[in-house]
Amino acid sequence: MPSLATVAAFSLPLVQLASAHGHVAGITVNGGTWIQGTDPNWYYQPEGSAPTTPGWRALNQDNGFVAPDAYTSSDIACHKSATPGQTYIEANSGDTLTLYWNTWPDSHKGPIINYLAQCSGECTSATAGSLSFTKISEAAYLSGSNPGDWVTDTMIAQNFTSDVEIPAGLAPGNYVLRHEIIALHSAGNQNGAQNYPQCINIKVGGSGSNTLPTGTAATSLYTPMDPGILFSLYGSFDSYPIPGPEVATI
Ligand SMILES: *[C@@H]1O[C@H](CO)[C@@H](O)[C@H](O)[C@H]1NC(C)=O
Ligand SMILES: [Cu+2]
Repeated sequence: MPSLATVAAFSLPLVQLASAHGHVAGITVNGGTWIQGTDPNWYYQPEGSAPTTPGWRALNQDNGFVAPDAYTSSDIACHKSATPGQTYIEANSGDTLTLYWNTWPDSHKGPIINYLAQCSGECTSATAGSLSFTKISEAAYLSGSNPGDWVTDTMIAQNFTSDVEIPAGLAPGNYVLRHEIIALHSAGNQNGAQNYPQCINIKVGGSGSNTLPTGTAATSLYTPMDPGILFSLYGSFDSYPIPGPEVATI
């Protein structure tokens, strides 16, 4: 994985070729039809010429990451300079979303975490910095160490997919799903963790009545010194402290 400095020094096409990281290219609801997610290359396409999708776009043309020194920037919410998806996934509380990453490197082991934020009004005109995220699920370490088996290995083994359930009983409304992988292969060094957040608009229907518990601004989710952020993957361990707030009961 090139350092941020290296990434900045490269021209855009080179970075794209050099990279094997990913983004959420598509989503299904309860195993249904494919819904396009996002593609970093759409960011620069003229208005109206790129697909209109529920996935947020960002300046991650290298399929790259947000580093811990940017945790106090709104870039950590939905990736760099993100702009909202222009449609919604329509789903009901209790439905299962399957998120399809286009690819993922085996070396990039770490947690997969899901958050929801309710939009005040339309998510299609929301700003990343205004969202307040409630953690709804998390998974990370499975077994072994140095580096061991991680939920990212499971994701790769199941065709680069990861499932998330929209909490049963959640009240209808407009929400942003913040789906995130944190790659730990360089996390033994300060500022070495790599966050790959992806945001997707969801219009939740159904008959739930539970409102989301109060969330956390993305800029307050993590700090560079959290034990799950500064973590040596190439060492001996038998557990891993997943960073961020507790999973909410909804
Ligand atoms: C794996 O996912 C891709 C989309 O990323 C899809 O086109 C393909 O059909 C999937 N393969 C299987 C075996 O499900
Ligand atoms: Cu990398």
